[in-house]
Amino acid sequence: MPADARTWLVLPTYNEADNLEAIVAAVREHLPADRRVLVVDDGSPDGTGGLADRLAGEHGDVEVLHRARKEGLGPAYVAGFARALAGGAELVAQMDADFSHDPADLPRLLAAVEGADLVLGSRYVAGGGVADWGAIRRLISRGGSAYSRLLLGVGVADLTGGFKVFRRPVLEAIDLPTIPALGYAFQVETTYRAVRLGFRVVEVPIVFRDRRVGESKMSGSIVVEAALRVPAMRLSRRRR
Ligand SMILES: Nc1nc2c(ncn2[C@@H]2O[C@H](COP(=O)(O)OP(=O)(O)OP(=O)(O)O)[C@@H](O)[C@H]2O)c(=O)[nH]1
Ligand SMILES: [Mg+2]
Repeated sequence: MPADARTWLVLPTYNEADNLEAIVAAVREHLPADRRVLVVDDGSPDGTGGLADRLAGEHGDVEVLHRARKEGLGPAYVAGFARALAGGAELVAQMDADFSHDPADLPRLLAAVEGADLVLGSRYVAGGGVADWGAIRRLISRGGSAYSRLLLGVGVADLTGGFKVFRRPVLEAIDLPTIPALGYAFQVETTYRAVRLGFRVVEVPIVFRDRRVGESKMSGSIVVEAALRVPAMRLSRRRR
C-alpha cells in the first residue's frame, strides 16, 4: 500500500471508458503533489475498471476501488470516502468523470477550503452557470435546488451539485453510511448535514457543461428520489 496522501480526489465511474484516461491526466495536472486519485468503478460493462487498473499501474498516485455492481452514485461515494479517510486524507474532493466539472477549477476549490470546512462548486452564485443545457433540464436543476433550499431552510444556492471539497472532520461527522440516497439527493444530504452540524460551507462559482462523450445516465427516478428524500431529511432532523 502506498504512502498516505493529504489530498484525495474521488472519481466515481460507470461506463466512462472514453473519458477516463483524459480526466485522470487532467486532474493529476491540477491537484497538488501530495495527492491520490481514487477511481470508484461499479463494474462498468464498457471496461472502465480495467482501464483504471492500467492507469493505476502507470501512476503511483492513482488507485481503483472496484465494486461488484452499479448501485448508484451515493453508495459509490460512501465507499470512496471511507477509503480516502483510511488512507489519511485531510481533504477529499469529489467530481464527475465526464468533464462536466472542469479539472482546471480544482485549484480554486482547494484554495477556498483553506478558509472553510466544505467547498461547493456552485452553478447558482454570481459567476457560476450551466453551459449547453436546454430549458427543461435547467428548470429541473434550478427548481430542485430552490425546492431543497426552501424545504430545508439552508442558505446554500446549489444544493444538488457534485463538485465539492470536504475537510476530513466533515466526512467523519456526517455519518455517511446512514445516507440512503443514490442520486442527486446524496449531494443534498451531505451538504445539509454539514450545515446542520455548524460546519462552514462556502460556494465557489463554476460553470457546468454537458458530458464530453458517453451516454447520459440522468434518469427520472433519481429526480423523483430527490423530490421525496428532501422532505424526509427535514423530518428526520425533527425526530432527532
Ligand atoms: N461508481 C458509480 N459511478 C456512477 C454511477 N452513476 C453515475 N456514476 C458516475 O458519476 C458521475 C456523474 O454521473 P452522470 O451519469 O454524469 O450524471 P449526470 O451528470 O447527472 O448525467 P449525464 O452526464 O447526463 O449522464 C459520472 O462520473 C458517472 O460515471 C454509479 O452507479 N456508480
Ligand atoms: Mg454527467
